[in-house]
Amino acid sequence: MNQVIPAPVSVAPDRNGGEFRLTSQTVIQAERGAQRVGEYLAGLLRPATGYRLPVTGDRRSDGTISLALGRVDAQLGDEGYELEADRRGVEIKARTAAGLLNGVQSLRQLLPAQVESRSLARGPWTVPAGRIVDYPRFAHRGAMLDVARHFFAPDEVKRYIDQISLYKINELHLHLADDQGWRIEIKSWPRLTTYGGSTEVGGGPGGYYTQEQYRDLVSYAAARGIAVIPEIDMPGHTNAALASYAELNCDGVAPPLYTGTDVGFSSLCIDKEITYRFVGDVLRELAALTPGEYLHIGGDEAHVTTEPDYIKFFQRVLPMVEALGKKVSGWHELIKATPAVSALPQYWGTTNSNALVTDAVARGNKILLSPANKSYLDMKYDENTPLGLSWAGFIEVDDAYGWDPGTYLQGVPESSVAGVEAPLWSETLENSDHIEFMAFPRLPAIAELGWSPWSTHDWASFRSRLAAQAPRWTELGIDFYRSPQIDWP
Ligand code: IFG
Repeated sequence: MNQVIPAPVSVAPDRNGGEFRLTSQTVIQAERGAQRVGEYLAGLLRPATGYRLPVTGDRRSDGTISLALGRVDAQLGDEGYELEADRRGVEIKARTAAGLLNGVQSLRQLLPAQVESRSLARGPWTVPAGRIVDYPRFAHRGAMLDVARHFFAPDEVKRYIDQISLYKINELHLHLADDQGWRIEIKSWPRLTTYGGSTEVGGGPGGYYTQEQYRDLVSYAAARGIAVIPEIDMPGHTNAALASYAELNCDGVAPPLYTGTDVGFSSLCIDKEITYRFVGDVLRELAALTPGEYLHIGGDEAHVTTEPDYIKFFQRVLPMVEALGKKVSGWHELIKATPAVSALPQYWGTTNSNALVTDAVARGNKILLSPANKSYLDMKYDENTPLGLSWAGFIEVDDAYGWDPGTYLQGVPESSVAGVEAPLWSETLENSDHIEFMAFPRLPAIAELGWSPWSTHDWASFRSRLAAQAPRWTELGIDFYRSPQIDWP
């Protein structure tokens, strides 16, 4: 019971409680409102066990995994859960379906690693007896995938969604547009994808999500308790849009499509009215595709936009997001435009103090922490890592794990920290193998920092729990980096 990642708030193994054994007679009992979680759990367990695992609404006694919604201790909040296991069965109890999903992820890790096999495997399928009471330290626990530098097909994104859900990540930030590609269909500006999405870093075919495909990704994530935060980076990182529509450029001339990896050379034309019609149309269509509360409007590395223009631009754009009923998220430079207190600046610096962030916190903003030298999963592990970049330094597992989001930034108390997010930029990544090599084993480290109480933070414990995850990753076909810092089985 003590192997779960992220470390639960409290784990009480029941030494003489025996264990629960799944059999062909096991039933998943899910009351109304928990049905979809029941089906999700059944979908996880059926392939390896070969058991029918019917999901039923009526109360059963022994041999049951029951998912119950109801009153739980107030400190569990909306994402917490209680899990009880003994020889008669397993009960997961939570206030919401999101809490049940988090309990399901822990139950998964209490079962043998072979349960992750997608084909029939040998049991026995046992769950140790005991009780877990658990809830997250931070509400926002995110992963970002850059689908602009290199395009990733819907199935590759779904694969990553499955993998981040293992560790109770509840936000997926998709970086949908950049200099090298525009990846989300905007019906009022079709050339953004038909032309602007037609290539990628290195000159490959690129690609894009139709709005139908994007809606499917959003609901796939939602079924796993994950909200999607779409990002359209602006006013910089916009060459794909500028190449697609000449009229968006100040000089009326469209630049060529860009397949390199430089940054900071592009900007929307701040003084043209069409720019604001364009941004308004894009945000309107994006908001209609976003059940979640945030739209991320970028704001980073606008190196060819003057600061007055930058501020003028965002002071027109920020109200557009709010008029759509969404909250603003953006890279922390956005603070220069004094966004509303409801906005969520995302810190990506490499120092542990930043004047803009300190000012925003003093005004009441919460901050999302993505320190590039701790959480950027596209950073190399060391100088020998074949993929990734190193501008923020090398990040080994102990670097990713060895910081406290609650005290990391000067002037940013724990109460002003919304949570953490691990960005994965794709200048050098082209497929799921590449994603997995960079994300594992460091993503679970960031996930634990976002979920677990600081009192459970312990490198010796984490590195041994991480080693115990390896057989699960192998069953899942995750091509992880065998860090020399971990005693892999
Ligand atoms: N910084 C850029 C990204 C990407 C990254 C690669 C941010 C906010 C370096 N901006 O990170 O577009 O190029 O590590």
